[in-house]
Amino acid sequence: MKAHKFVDSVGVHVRAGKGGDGSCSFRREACVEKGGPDGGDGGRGGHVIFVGDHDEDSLQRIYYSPLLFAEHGVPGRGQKMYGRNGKDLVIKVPCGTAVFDRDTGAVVADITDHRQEAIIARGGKGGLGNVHWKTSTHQAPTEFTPGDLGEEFHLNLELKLLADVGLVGFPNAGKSSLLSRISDAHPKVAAYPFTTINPIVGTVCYPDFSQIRVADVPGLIKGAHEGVGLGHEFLRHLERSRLLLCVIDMAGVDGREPWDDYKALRNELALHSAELARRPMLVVANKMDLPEAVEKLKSFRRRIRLPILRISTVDDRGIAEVKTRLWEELRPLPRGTRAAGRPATELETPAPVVDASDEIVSAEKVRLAGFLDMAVRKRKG
Ligand SMILES: Nc1nc2c(ncn2[C@@H]2O[C@H](COP(=O)(O)OP(=O)(O)OP(=O)(O)O)[C@@H](O)[C@H]2O)c(=O)[nH]1
Ligand SMILES: [Mg+2]
Repeated sequence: MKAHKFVDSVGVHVRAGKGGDGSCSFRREACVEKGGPDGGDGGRGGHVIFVGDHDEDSLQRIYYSPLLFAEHGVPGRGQKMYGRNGKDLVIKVPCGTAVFDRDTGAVVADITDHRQEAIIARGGKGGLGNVHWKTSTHQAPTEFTPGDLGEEFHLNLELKLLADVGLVGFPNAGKSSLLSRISDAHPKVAAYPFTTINPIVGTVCYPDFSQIRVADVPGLIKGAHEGVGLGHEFLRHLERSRLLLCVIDMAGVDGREPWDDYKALRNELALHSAELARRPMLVVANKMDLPEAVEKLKSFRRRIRLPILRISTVDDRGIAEVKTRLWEELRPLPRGTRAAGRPATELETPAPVVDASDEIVSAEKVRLAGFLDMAVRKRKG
């Protein structure tokens, strides 16, 4: 049994089965002269089918066996016997898997629902046996057709988690702490950056039994678009979220200013995708139990027009309000894999300004490098 590994992107080679050949055969039987043609048809080649399964949470299974070849159809035989169809190769994929053609980049399928099926490669048709060529003037035909080849593709599979809400924030902002307070998920919480290296989804339950799914992804830092930190790779898991929850460490525990964090986060989102940057967003000011947070919040709220939810995951203040607000904000937003964006309503200039030289304070960078190295090695398994 291989250790669990979170795989959210994998290349595969799919090949459907070839159709079975038609048969060329003549009836041979005691006391039956010139029995005539009796070659049956070949069976269809097996399809390669992907089916969504909510028990799958990663593409790990496919990662270890990326050659997905379906069975060939069986050739026809004498006595007008049809060949059996090749068995379809049914592959379970996690809900949220998008399938792309590796050469053209076109979307082949987007599997979002449990039990949703998509025929990715069609099996070849079976060939015809010589019995089909029999006519009154052509009574001993030897013609038959071979089976068609099955479809064959090189594809990329990308898992984009299905969650209603995506948490965005710098490392150590308290994203995982918040998720553990509002849902039953138990993400690891620790006082070092990049504690979360793989996305985690938690389900928030309400008294009327309605639920929403919240995704916690690794921390985003300035320069992530250039590969700093864990880069932008995991941002694909936010692409299907209808609402983003921006978690800010209002106390600036790591020596950064909350407003700078907020600007950097918006900038990185815009650099990843303009659509993601327009996604509706709520801002959460975390660590309000610390006195510095109260001071910093004063200047922060002067610069932002969005309502700010003040919380602390230590003494649970504002946590109930976050749950209620999430529900209220999500209700009017259309369901679907990609919600239409609502323009940002903040005061700051929307256009992203990137200044590569203006990087994180170097002391912090050095400290981050150590954690990062560890996180990347852990992620690569
Ligand atoms: N004082 C205080 N500390 C907090 C609060 N919320 C989180 N922390 C602390 O902040 C540190 C980081 O919390 P995490 O929840 O792991 O932060 P994260 O955003 O998930 O960080 P990464 O997974 O590294 O991206 C931990 O030591 C928490 O105990 C809070 O409201 N108040
Ligand atoms: Mg975390």
